[in-house]
Amino acid sequence: MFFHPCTSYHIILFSVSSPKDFPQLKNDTFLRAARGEETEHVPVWCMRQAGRYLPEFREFRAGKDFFDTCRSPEACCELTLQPLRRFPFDAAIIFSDILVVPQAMGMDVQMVAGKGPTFPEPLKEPEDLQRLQVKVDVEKELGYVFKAITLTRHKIEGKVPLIGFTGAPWTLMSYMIEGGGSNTHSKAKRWLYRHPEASHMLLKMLTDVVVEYLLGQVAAGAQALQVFESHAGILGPVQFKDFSLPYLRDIARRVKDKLKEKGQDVPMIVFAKDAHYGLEDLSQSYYEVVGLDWTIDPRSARERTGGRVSLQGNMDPCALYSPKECISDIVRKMLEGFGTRGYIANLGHGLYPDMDPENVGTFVEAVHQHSIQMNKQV
Ligand code: 1CP
Repeated sequence: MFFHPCTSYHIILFSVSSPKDFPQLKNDTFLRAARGEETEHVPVWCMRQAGRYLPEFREFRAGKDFFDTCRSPEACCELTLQPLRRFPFDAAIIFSDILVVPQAMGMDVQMVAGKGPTFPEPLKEPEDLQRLQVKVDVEKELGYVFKAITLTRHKIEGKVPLIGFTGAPWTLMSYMIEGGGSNTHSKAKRWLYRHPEASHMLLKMLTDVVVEYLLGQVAAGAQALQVFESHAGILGPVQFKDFSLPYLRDIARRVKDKLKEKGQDVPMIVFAKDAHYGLEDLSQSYYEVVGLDWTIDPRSARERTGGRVSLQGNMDPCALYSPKECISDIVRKMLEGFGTRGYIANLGHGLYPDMDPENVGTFVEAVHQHSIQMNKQV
């Protein structure tokens, strides 16, 4: 195995007592782009860059339970670093999952092969909220994620910044009620129509945990934070404004206020998949970066967000099935649409397991090369 257990124990103790002794950051392109500053090239990373498309990921994960892997700081560190050994990504995202938050609140979640995440006892009616922990001890329940972040910050050796993340309240709520993935999310949406008060109660409980969780990630060493509202698209504009946006805003505002008290600041990214209707609002929600799925035209996203935020995204992940020359062309057009300033290249959603790692390399290289060329022409 790549990691020696004794060494890891040492590093964890050392870093928790003096987290400032992290190796110096060598490539801050991603952080500068997030803040809208100029960069030599457009930074690039991929959602699910630590994932099953990599043979070394499949080999490492083989035979291990998914959430046991999430609970091992050494395993999370190794899986986070794997894609960086292959590609010159400008950021890394900690290997974990959004569903560790419902677990921390007392729910059982299992990863079932061929089915995905499964809650054996999902929330059915508002009375079921009583099953959730009233006051979650985030440090105790999710300390393993913080340890993974601290360890990875050391092991990454300042190569690129490390992104921490969480699921947003509505997305987490929908899993907790659906009991797993769903096409219609009709059980969760039933709550919104039938039990709006209980829904707000649950969303508020989740928000409180998420705020503490994100602050813990920054204290552990996360240099940026992404909030995944993956199920935004299933809400219409009215429900988005009622059940998603206020909580997304509350999270960013509270995290930023707390960090400010400590003289800290980290860029925050909001990725509300398929929430076209929410773009203007999202660009005025205290996040520095708005992540975009592939169904939004880059120029129109720029117009609608009016230069208030940096943008991230948004190549169709399936474009990676194209021949290499086409990938380069698609990337060039995307860069021309967004421009090279205040922009972080990414896919419009995560990489799929059947994608060719070589094409991921072509994508990364094309972003770097085209953006360097474009910057020269200005
Ligand atoms: O065994 C495996 O490897 C299972 C595949 C897998 C992986 C690689 C799952 C199960 N989770 C992860 C890791 C993960 N999940 C990361 C870190 C890796 C990286 O991005 O490089 C992150 C950021 C997530 C976040 C996550 N989990 C989201 C938000 C992003 C998105 O995809 O919209 C969501 C919705 C989940 C839930 C989840 N976890 C796993 C699956 C297959 C799913 C989706 C289930 C469904 O709704 O059908």
